[in-house]
Amino acid sequence: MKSVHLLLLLFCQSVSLMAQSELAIDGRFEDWAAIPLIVDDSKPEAVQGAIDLLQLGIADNDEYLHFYLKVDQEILWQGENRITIYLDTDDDPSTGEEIGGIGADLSFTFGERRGQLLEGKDTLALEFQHLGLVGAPSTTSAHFEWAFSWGAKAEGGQMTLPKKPFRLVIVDEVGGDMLPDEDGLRYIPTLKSRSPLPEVTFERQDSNHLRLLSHNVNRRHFHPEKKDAFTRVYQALSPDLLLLQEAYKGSADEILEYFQPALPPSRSGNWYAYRSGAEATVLLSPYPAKAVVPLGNSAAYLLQLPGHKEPQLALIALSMPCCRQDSARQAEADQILAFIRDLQTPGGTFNLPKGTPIMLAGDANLVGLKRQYHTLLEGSIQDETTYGKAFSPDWDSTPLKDLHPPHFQRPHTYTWRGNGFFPGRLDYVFYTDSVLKIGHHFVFDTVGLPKATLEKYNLQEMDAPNTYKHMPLVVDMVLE
Ligand SMILES: [Ca+2]
Ligand SMILES: [Ca+2]
Repeated sequence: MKSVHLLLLLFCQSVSLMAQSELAIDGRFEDWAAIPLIVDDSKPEAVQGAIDLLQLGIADNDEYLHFYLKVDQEILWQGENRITIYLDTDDDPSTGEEIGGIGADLSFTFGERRGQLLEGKDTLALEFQHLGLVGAPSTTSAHFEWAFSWGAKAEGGQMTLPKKPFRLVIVDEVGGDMLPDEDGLRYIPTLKSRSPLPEVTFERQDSNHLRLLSHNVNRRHFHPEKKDAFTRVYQALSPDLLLLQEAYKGSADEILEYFQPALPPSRSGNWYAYRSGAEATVLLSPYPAKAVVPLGNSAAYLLQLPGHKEPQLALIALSMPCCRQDSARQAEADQILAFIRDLQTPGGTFNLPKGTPIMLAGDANLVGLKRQYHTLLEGSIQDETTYGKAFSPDWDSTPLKDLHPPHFQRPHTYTWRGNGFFPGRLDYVFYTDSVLKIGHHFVFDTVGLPKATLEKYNLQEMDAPNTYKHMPLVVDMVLE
């Protein structure tokens, strides 16, 4: 009944892909174009309401095991589904749980964010950390990519993913669809070496570049036991503009006084400190703000650079409603875009000289419907009655650009790492790329940096997580 097209699955359904995996878990899927699909069951089956599993891709290197999955509808990957991967990690159908022709020794249900490992007669509970799981996107989507880490370990130290051939099936436990639909799939890893890491340098490419550091500190900024970690991180990153979110404690001036010793000398000789928005965004800046505008939980700062009467940079601090508040988050995205339209249109409350760079940076909390992402990027306002017509928010009537700052030490772009949910890209930089060039940019994490790098920048390996679960985003602006 299914037309399963098994590419490369000649003899015993064994697969060993020649394609080397240099894949990034970033919610973009162009990188999978070079990887042959392992299962392509693209013909949708009309099972009312149930999820149809359509395509599966697998690739690996000596560090990660990568997966691509396409389904027939937009779903939330880490909630509200019961899609389960079953792995026969000892490649022995006679051991483990019998399902789809394999003997599964390990299973993980993505929508429940938990799984289990069978060890002899014992069943051990697994969370995402025990598989080294990183996935994207964190919004709803019809396709997902994720990586497991070889040699990841369960709570008690048992290896969950040994580096050797295995069998698998993926099942939607609700509707019953299965990929592949019979006899499982056997995968022989290539275990090829990853490309060498890029050189880790935090310095600006040019000393004139204006560096913004965005960091959701969620009330942790004044914790005495975190002061050293915050100080080392900000000293290593040397921001010109420090943009904090959820800095509820202390006035803007108190926060400036507290962090100034960790910051480089101000570019103007002066420091200005502002705070706005219901989630306490705080901006420490060498340049004064001509206007500070609360936008729900978020806020806008219109900065006046030396020698100019009008604002030369519009910085919008994102701190959008969290978690399951999809409608509040959408309303705030609409409100922010309506504000950008006002900036760009003569009349109204605020005006910017044509071509003034606009940047949105901060915690967008995009963990629900992907519409919010499209609103921020493309101006697709949902509530046009309240916030006006959809429009293209760059000055040349195109969408903004999503910067996608990368990590140095791993091919991932998540900006939040905590317990309970998978690591996710919650923090974003969107900007008017028709009028603004960007220099160096990255997600800052100390975990997994080479020892020499940590020493060079006077950092300790746990400094980033010891500040907070959100990682700093660093972006250098090339202003005229
Ligand atoms: Ca990707
Ligand atoms: Ca087995």
